[in-house]
Amino acid sequence: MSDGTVSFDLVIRGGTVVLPEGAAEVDIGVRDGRIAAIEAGLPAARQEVSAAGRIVLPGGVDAHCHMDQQPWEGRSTADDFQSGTLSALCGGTTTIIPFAMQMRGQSLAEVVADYHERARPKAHIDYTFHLIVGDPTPRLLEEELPQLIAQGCTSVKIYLTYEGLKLDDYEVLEVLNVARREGAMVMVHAENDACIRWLTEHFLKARKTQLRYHVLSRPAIGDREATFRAISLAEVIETPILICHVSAASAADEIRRAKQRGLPVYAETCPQYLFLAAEDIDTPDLSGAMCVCTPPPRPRENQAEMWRALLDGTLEVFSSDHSPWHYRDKIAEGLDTPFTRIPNGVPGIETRLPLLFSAGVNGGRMSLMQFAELTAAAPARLYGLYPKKGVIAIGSDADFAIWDAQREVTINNSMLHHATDHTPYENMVVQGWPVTTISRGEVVWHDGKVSSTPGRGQFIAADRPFARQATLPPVLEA
Ligand code: DUC
Ligand code: ZN
Repeated sequence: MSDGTVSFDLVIRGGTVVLPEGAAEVDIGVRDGRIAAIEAGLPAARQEVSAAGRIVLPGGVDAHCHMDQQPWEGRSTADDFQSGTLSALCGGTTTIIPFAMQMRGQSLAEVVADYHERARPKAHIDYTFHLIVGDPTPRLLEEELPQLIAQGCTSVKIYLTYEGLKLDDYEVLEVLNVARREGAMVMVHAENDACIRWLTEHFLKARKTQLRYHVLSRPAIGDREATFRAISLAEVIETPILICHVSAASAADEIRRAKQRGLPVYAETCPQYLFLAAEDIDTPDLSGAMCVCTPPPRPRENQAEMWRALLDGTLEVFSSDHSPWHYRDKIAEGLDTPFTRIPNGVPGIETRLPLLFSAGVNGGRMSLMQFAELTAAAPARLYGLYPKKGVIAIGSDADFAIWDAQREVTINNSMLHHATDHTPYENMVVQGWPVTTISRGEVVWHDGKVSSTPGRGQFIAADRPFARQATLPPVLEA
C-alpha cells in the first residue's frame, strides 16, 4: 500500500508493524513527516531505521497528563512542557493532551492563550489541550467555550470535587448542553465531594491524620455515586461523556451497566490503579506519600477488577495522569504531614507504556492490537485527533514507538527523564521497552539517546469528536 510516489525521507525496515487490522512484517515509508507507504521491500531512503526483531507501534497518545499547571499552596509540579514532553518521548509517547485549567474568576480564553505560550517554545512532541471549566459563567458558556472548541480544543474537563473547580449538578448540565451543541467531549473527575469533605473533617477532628486516611476519606462508594450521577446528567442531555481515571470496580460496574444500556459513556484508567494499591500508601514512614493521588489506588484485590474492565472494553483509554510533585514538596511538613497537606498526583508519563506492555502484552493478557487501541488509537479517536494521530496508516503522521519486547528493565528514577525526584514504580521489573521513538518522521529517541529539540512539538487543532447538534436536547422538546 503506498501513495503512488516512490522516494522516501525515511524507511523503517523489517519490523513487526502493528496495523489496525493486525500485525504484519512490512516496511514503512515516510515522506514529509507522514506515512506514505506500508509494504514489504520498500526501496532505500535517505534515512533507514532497522526494526528487525522489533515491534513497531503507533506512538503513544497520553490523553491525561498535567504539565506546568498552577501551583497548589505555593508548591508547583515538577514538569514544564520541556521536561514533561522529553519524559513522554523517552517512554514511546508522541502526543500529549494536558489541561488548560480555568479556576473560579478566570477567563478560560486567557488561560488557554497563556498555556500556548508555555507550550510553544518548550514542547518536544505534539499536543493539544483539554479545557478545564471551573467557572461556567454565561459568558464562558456562550462565547469562550464555543470559540475555543472551534479553535481546536474540543474536549472539556469538569470536576465534581476540589474547591475552586467543582461544579454543581446544574452547572454540569450547562456544560454538557454546550458540549452537545458543539460536538465536544466532556470528561469528568467523578468523586463525591460532600462525602470527601465530611469524612476528612471527622478524621481530622479525631486526629486521624496518617496517610491511610487519604484513602479512607475518598471511598470507592463516592466514586460510584459520582460516576452514576455524571452518567445520569449526560443521559438527560443525551450527550457523550468520558469518566476519567476510574479507580474502583464499583465505578467500573456503573460504566459497564451504562454501556450495556447503549449510552455513549467512555472511560479511562491509569497505571496507578493497575500497579499500585492502597497498601502502598499505608506505610509506617512517609514513603507512601509517593503513591498519593486522587482517586486513590484501591485495596490490592481491586487490581484484578480493573484489569477485567480494561480487557472487556468497559475502559477504553489508558492514560498516565502524570502529575509530578517533588517528594520533598509532598512531605513538606515533615513526619507529621497530615494526609490533607500532601499534594495529589504521581509521575508516570514515561512508565505508562512499558508497565502496560510488560504486564498486558508480555503477560499474555492482551494482544498488540489491544495495546495500540488503549494507548493510542482510542484516545486519538475520542479526542478528535484520529487518524492524524494514534494509528499506523497511509496519510497519518509518522509517529512511532519501536519496541524491544524482550528487554528487561528495572525501573528506577535515575533512568527517567521527568524532573521529579521519585517514581512510585521504583524497582519494578518490566519486560519490553521503547528503544526508538519517531515523531513526524524525526527520530527523537534512539538507543538511550535523545535527538530532539524543545519547541519542535506542534499544537494540533483537534477535530470535534462528535457531530454538532443543531437542536435542543430532546428532553426540552416535550
Ligand atoms: N488527580 C487528578 O485528578 N489529577 C492530578 C493528580 C491527581 O491525583
Ligand atoms: Zn489528572
